[in-house]
Amino acid sequence: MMRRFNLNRLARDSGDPTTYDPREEQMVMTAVDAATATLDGLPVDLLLEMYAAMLRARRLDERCWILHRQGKIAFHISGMGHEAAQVAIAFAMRRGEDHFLPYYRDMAMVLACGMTPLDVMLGVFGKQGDPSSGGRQMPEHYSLKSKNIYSVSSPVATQVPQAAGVALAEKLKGGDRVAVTCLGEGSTNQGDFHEALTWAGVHKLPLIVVVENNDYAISVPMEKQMAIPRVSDRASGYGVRGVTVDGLDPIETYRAAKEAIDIARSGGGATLLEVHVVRLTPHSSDDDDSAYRSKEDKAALKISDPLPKFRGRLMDAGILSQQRDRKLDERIVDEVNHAHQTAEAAPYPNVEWAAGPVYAA
Ligand SMILES: Cc1ncc(C[n+]2csc(CCOP(=O)(O)OP(=O)(O)O)c2C)c(N)n1
Ligand SMILES: [Mg+2]
Repeated sequence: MMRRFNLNRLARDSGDPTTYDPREEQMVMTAVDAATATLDGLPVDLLLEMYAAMLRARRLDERCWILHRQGKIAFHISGMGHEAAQVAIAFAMRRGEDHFLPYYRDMAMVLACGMTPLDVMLGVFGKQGDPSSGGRQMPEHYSLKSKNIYSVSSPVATQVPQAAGVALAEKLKGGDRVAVTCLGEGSTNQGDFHEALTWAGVHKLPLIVVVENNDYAISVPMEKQMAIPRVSDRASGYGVRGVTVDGLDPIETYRAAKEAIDIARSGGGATLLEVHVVRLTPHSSDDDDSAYRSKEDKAALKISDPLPKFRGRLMDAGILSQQRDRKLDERIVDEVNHAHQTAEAAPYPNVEWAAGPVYAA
């Protein structure tokens, strides 16, 4: 039996009519039969949706860099190299329902949890309609209330005690949603992280603290950040589970995240989930990483890029053809074009809006 395959569902779900072609619903994957409808135990449909989500984030991220270099946006901070881990964790969640407290590098994850490319573009352009803050926050300080994505604060790690609070509230209310929050490995040296993990252990909170370990805190390498090889080694000090996985492998990460979420949802407490990733770009649009990373180091990073790795794996398994990949890519680029053009043409916020939601009338 052939499996019906519909990447188009992603365009439909994103609510973007310019990219949704109903005829695509009829497409049937010929390369895959029932016997190979799973890869490493995961359904093919799930893996293809994860791949599409990674590709969407990558294309949107690339466009942001171009817009920055053209002087059209003021700032960009990139998630390239983190996409496999972020998408895998998002897909292990009840997306849009579980609480999510992201950090600035989580573009792939907020997209997978329900933000659209247009939402993101309105934010980077600082335009009216930006759901994160109406153009008042820095770019990449994501939030979307309708999808339970909480606002990012600029001081790193502040989201971790907030996530512990959200998880505690959920527990007190007797709900079954979990809270997921992300931060970089460097940020685990902030007091906020330790206070939050202490609470998570003592109160057995339904919390997953994801550490996206890309080996750098701006220019500071991992060995100068902490005297232990793995961030997850810290977990036992708080009485929570500690797990480290290869965040370049979306399947391994999905499994680890699913297990952590299942444990948290069923009352088993929190997990500190460390995902090893690579930061393929400088820290931000305003950083020159040639000052602290050699050309050879950067070339080596490219070999680890999770996007072509996953694409190759799907192709080797006969799940994704060159032609299908090209079509998907074209559709995603259309979506990014639409988001970019719409956001660029959108009006800036009114001046009064700057103080509007801060002070009572
Ligand atoms: C409390 C605080 N101190 C310093 C900064 C400046 N700062 C922003 S990002 C960053 C590095 C964070 O590195 P890491 O946690 O490893 O995350 P990554 O950027 O590598 O994803 C620093 C020092 C900040 N935003 N907040
Ligand atoms: Mg880092």
